[in-house]
Amino acid sequence: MRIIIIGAGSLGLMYAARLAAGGASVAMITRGEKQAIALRDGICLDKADRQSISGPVPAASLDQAGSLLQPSARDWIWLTVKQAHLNDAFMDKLKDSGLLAGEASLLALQNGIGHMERLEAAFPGNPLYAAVTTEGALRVNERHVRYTGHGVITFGKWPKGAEKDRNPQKMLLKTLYAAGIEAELSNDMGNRVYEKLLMNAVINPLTAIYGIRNGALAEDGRLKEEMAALHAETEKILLASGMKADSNSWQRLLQVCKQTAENESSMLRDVKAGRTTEIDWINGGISLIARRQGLPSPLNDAVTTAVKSLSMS
Ligand code: KPL
Repeated sequence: MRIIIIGAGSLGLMYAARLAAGGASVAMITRGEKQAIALRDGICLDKADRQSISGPVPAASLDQAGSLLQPSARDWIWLTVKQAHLNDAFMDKLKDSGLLAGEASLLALQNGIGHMERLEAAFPGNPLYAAVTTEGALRVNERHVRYTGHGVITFGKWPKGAEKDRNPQKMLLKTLYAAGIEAELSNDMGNRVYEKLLMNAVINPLTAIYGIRNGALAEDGRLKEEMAALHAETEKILLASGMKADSNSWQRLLQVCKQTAENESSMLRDVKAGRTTEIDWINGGISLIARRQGLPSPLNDAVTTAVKSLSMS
């Protein structure tokens, strides 16, 4: 079983480095040939006070990947690119690459909503899995990544109930454990995606707007009030849309801020780097759900507008 990771950004590099160090067979698909060549010297991982370098990681750009790697039904393809990259052009390139022709399992690790339905429609022949993670990582350069926050990756079949064989999931779980990666299986990923969405809808826009790390959000009284208001509005909308009630959700949100205290959220990093953020798929997605439910979403609308104006400035 191989794990082929498409997207050599922070999360992709962090998981590839840890999996490779744990003895898993890993390959990476990069945007360009230059990074693919660099990765063949291994990935440098900073974890706590230690730095380690994995063995060479086979890597190729998407254009070359299918013929080089030829994944089979036993392999996993992890999609760690951001939502903004999952546009029609990327989907066409992925189809043309042949990477998914051998019916490999496809695991999607995007923040926000909307991507699973698009992947399901584009790749009906591949077992599809949704995943959410609360781990933090920061890309230092094209082959160097810092592990910035311990968390857990949760994954499961999409859509719910579509699984015929749980063995591939169990195999993947075993491989993750062997690499010291905290992981869990879920048979209710729809709800997990909503729970993660609720977290991202509060932490990501506020850290991006105020330019602060995750930990700083929960330390300031006024910011905590803003967090609480955005959390309450978002939770109400998602509950109306079918998310299961969870009386601990506010506490869990504070816990993620604490666990990833030193982390800059992915949205803050996107804003700083002048990249398209995931705001349309996070708070924009929530505003869309609210409209369908006939609910107001003034705070989600406001942070969407604010983050968009930041990314344009
Ligand atoms: O998912 C994240 C993100 O930054 O996108 C969190 C969990 C908030 C960690 O930073």
